[in-house]
Amino acid sequence: MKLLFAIVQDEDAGKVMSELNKNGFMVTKLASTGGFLKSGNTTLLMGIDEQYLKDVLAIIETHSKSRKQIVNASNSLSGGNIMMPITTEITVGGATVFIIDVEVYKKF
Ligand code: 2BA
Repeated sequence: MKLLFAIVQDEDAGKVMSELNKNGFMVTKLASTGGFLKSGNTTLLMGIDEQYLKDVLAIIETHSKSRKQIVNASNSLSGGNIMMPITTEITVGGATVFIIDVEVYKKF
């Protein structure tokens, strides 16, 4: 069995979860926050039999979109007396996935 963590954007989480459930996969949704943007995202936690890993990854990939986002930063000039606003565009998503071997899986 594998333990899968998938970090997806909040906008995609509902669709990803409903498609996973529709196909018989159990999911736990965790509310999470990205360290860079400091905005909310969703971490999906799943225990999966190895034979279904490909199917699960295909569902996550299909329903996780990548989006451009403008990020505001600022740069100080003249020893910190003048602040220059800077904007830069980044691409967020589709999904970031971590897969770990599960040693023991029990339900009581
Ligand atoms: P955030 O940390 O809020 O990052 C949002 C997006 O900002 C990232 O999209 C990436 O495009 C950019 N970014 C992040 N750190 C950066 C940096 N130091 N310099 C420049 N740009 C940076 P994604 O890569 O699609 O990541 C989306 C979210 O997935 C992240 O939100 C974070 O919550 C999670 N994540 C991604 N990679 C991770 C990793 N290796 N470990 C843990 N969490 C990760």
